[in-house]
Amino acid sequence: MANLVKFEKRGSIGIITVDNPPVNALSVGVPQGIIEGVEASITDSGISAIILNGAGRGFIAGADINEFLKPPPPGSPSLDDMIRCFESSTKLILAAIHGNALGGGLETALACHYRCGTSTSVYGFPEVLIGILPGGQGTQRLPRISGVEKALPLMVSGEFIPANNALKLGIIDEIVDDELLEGAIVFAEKLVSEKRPLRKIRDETAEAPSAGFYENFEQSISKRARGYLAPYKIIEATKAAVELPFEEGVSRERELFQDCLRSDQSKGLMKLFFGERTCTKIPDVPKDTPTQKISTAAVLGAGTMGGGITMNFVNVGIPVTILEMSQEALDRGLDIICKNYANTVKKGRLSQEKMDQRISLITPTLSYDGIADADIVVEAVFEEMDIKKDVFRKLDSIMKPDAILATNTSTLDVDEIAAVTKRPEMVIGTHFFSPANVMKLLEVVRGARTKKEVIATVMQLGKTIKKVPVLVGVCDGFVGNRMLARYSKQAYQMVLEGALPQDVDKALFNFGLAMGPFAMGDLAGLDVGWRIRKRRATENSAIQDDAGIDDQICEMGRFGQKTNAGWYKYEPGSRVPIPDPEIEQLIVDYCEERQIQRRPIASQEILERCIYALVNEGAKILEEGMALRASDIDVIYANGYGFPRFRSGPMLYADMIGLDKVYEAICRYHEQFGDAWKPAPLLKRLADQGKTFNDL
Ligand code: T1G
Ligand code: NAD
Repeated sequence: MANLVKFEKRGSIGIITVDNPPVNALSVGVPQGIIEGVEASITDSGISAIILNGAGRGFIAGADINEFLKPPPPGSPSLDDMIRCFESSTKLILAAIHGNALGGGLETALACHYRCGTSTSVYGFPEVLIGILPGGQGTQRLPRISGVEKALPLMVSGEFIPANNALKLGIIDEIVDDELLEGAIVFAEKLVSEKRPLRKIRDETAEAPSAGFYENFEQSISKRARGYLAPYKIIEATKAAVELPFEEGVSRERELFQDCLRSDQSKGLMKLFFGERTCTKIPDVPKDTPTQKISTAAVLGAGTMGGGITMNFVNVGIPVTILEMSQEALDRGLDIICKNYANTVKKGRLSQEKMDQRISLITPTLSYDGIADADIVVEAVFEEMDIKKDVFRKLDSIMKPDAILATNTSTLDVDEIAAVTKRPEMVIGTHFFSPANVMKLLEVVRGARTKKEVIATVMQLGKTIKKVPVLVGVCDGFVGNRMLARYSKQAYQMVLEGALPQDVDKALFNFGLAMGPFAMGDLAGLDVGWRIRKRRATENSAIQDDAGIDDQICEMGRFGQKTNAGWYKYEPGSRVPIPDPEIEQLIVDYCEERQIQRRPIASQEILERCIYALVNEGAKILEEGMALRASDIDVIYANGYGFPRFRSGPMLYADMIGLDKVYEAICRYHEQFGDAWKPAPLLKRLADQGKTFNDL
């Protein structure tokens, strides 16, 4: 019996325990071990029932995702073999669940005759999040016990549900408290003594949903499932559960599962799954690096970013003191925070009581004395170096010695800011993304002097406040914005050459991005980029960037959504970009004044020039060590820039296209458009060697 599964006998109960840390995935050897446990129990006349449970932090978190990317040698029993073994068992099998019962883990439980769980146990089918569907008969069993109208949303959202919901949905039969195993043994003995049947969910019927349910459901997911394959395959599998006998439904599920597994989407999403776990691993900051406890925080500036940053802390119970330079600015910032929470309460996604509790954790102040004892201070004031330096000198003089001094700058040199303090080792960049209370990404900017304990603390804090923290180096724009500058430059260039903002945005929207560069500029605020361009122009008169159209739009007071006009115009209170003939005329006039010949630009060219600009700059960033891994760059783009998760990110996308083809195209653009397209040496090297970024 494989050592991933333990077997013991307690009285008349056979106990099978999966012990495959960290999450008891159904790795090779686990199904075999479980089957051996069932067979041992069946042949032991002293055993009347079997309990299946998991050791450590939970029940079973599903199939081993690694095995989809690197399939193990064939021959070892699979999940299906295990389910068949359960269904031919002559003895009652009870799944006893604590922690996570996810994906193949929940399917394993649904193949048992009965299920019980602790009150803190969690259930779900997250397969859709990695581009596949519940391929262990989950799409055929869940509709039979919970009904299609409950089962489908659960499988398409991939959300996790708590025990009391699972009980209501019939997923579990009993909630046992305190000692799971003791409670399960009592329950199993009760089931045996009451001669309860060896109930098989396959024998239940999946009732057809109400008329129009599927159409309404597809409508309801159309926005968030745009471009994704798996959600629609799950709908088809669920229909099979209603329309076909069980075994035929299972075969249909298997076909649909293979369609998903063969797709590039599942590879992209699985790589991203692991990328989001690897990105917190920093080679020279080992797991056991001491970290500081962050019990209190302070935020400087209650503007677009300061407010959202504050919400991240109070959302997880960390009190925040928010400091502004005027009462009016403070009130404005607090008002936006309250409005955001009230919105969430109105949508039923937050209770009024929780909102009040979070607001009560915010202390507004106009005085630095109010923040001196905070464990960490995050500065989010204007993007001006002089202002930042003033603020950091002030912080250095008043903050307690072990306080972490963080800056939310989006482009400025963190080392230059740190250098004005006597504690540069305590200074770090925490680059949040707008809207900061929503976007998952946090670029953690490692300064030349930032000490490892501070890095480890902030990476951990990033996870605590429910962000995806990625470590980056100090360079202009760090990783995300640095690549974005190349991407935006190409987008802007093509508007000069003949495209309109809506053409460029449409091509990238169809590619799967949440929004194109011009709509994104309007969301983030065109004034941020304007301030940066003006700073660059003053710092380096040699820079003659032809950003004229951007500046003209800003000089018209059009800063984007915040002024209901930017590249697009917006109805008051609406975020829907409307093409503006005034801007189109401005672009045409601007080109005429400069004898710029405009030409039609195909969407394929728009796509290549924008995405390959990201890839080429990403390769330079890897070469300079400003990012640790190609997957880190993909995690940054998927969590901070609306890059479609089913494409993982720009670096894996390039790998899937083939770096030789990407390199060849970039060489073509280099010839056509000059040095902006100088191929990154790393890209050339990998293309020549037939390697990928992810081989690095
Ligand atoms: N396979 C392989 N490794 C896994 C894994 C899995 N299913 N789940 C987690 N890990 C690793 C992860 O990479 C990390 O490794 C460590 O465990 C801790 O994870 C037939 C086909 C369970 C809620 O999609 O959602 O079943 O970085 O950091 O935040 O229908 O992990 O330490 O080396 O995320 O506490 C369906 C995916 C599979 C569940 C725990 N199951 N996992 O979260 O820890 S497909 C899933 C999660 C399937 C069947 C189909 C979360 C978690 P390392 P972590 P966490
Ligand atoms: P903002 O103009 O909306 O807010 C800045 C706030 O700082 C204002 O309320 C202002 O009153 C306050 N302030 C200015 N000087 C101050 C001082 N000395 N002490 C206290 N408060 C002061 O700007 P924002 O968009 O929130 O940007 C803030 C920082 O975050 C900038 O460094 C910016 O580059 C960075 N950032 C912005 C975005 C974005 O998309 N807006 C994204 C990431 C990072």
